[in-house]
Amino acid sequence: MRPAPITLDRFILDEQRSSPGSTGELSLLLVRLGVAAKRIAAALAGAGFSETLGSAGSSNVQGEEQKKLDVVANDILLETFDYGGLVTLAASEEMEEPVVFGGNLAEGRYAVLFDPMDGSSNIDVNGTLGTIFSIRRRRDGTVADLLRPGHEQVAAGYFLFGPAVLLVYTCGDGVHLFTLDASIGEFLLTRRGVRMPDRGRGYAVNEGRAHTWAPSVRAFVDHLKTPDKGSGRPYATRYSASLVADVHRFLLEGGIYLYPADAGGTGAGKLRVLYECHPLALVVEQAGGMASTGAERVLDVAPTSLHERMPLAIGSRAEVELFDSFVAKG
Ligand code: FDP
Repeated sequence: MRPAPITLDRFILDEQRSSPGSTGELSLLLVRLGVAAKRIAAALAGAGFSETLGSAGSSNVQGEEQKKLDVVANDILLETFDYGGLVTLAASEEMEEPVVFGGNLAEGRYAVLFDPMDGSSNIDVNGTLGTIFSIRRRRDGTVADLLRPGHEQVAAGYFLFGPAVLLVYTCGDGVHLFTLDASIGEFLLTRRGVRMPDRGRGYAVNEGRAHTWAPSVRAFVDHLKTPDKGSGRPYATRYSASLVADVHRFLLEGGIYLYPADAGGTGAGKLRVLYECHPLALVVEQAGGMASTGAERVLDVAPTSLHERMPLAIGSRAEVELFDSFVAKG
């Protein structure tokens, strides 16, 4: 007889049983995130005929255009956390202020941060998209609970909406990958304890913005493109306009994703510390990779405001260390 597939809920319950002192609340939250992933996948699949493609006619707190599906996915996630006494506070890149779930105030042990629809320029062209989430302990129930270094995250992960729908997460003891089996409507375990290759052959960066980068960043990217058989160069360009999709590729194949600071601008880069960089950094580190600002480990950064941005270099150890060495040389 073939072994029974391991569903997401079975996997999470087994993990919970093997961690002494666990209350089961985090397990419940992860199972619920699985349901949210299926709902967002359904909304994406039906967007072409339910008139949810295109702009919502509004902009988020950063002044970026909101797509209708950004708003739909944001609402689905808020509904996911709004009951059952698990989550006190939720913040997302689409909302100016965090939402406090009044009904959960007494018992909710967690705060959740998320980017509901990452890579939203891909929505209207049926490109790959993702949702990123970060789970933290609730402390005093205020925004200060969220402005903490990334290494304090309890769990983090993402959904990937590509040819298949994937759910990837870590609770700080390895990274596990699940694939949605649409025929039964369940996520099934496809890889336990994912390990990222120490070195890759690909890089992802929006090179159209090279004129905004510091000379050290341009030198690094030029280095990757300069042929040298012995060290596997030139690298291949693999930029999809979705951070989750590119980071997922490198999680499996090795390589580096970069969104550098705009050297002439704020010096902060584009990506948000709390909704994008911290959660993906935890996943990648747990798989043996690295995430750096060029000068600092991403997980050690504590932002001073909710929507703060940072430069990001994330991927295999060899490429991220090399990036840091280029930045250090200046
Ligand atoms: P988007 O704004 O479309 O949601 O999260 C930010 C992000 O996408 C990343 O997913 C993506 O890698 C990057 O920004 C794309 O930005 P550029 O258009 O500047 O390349």
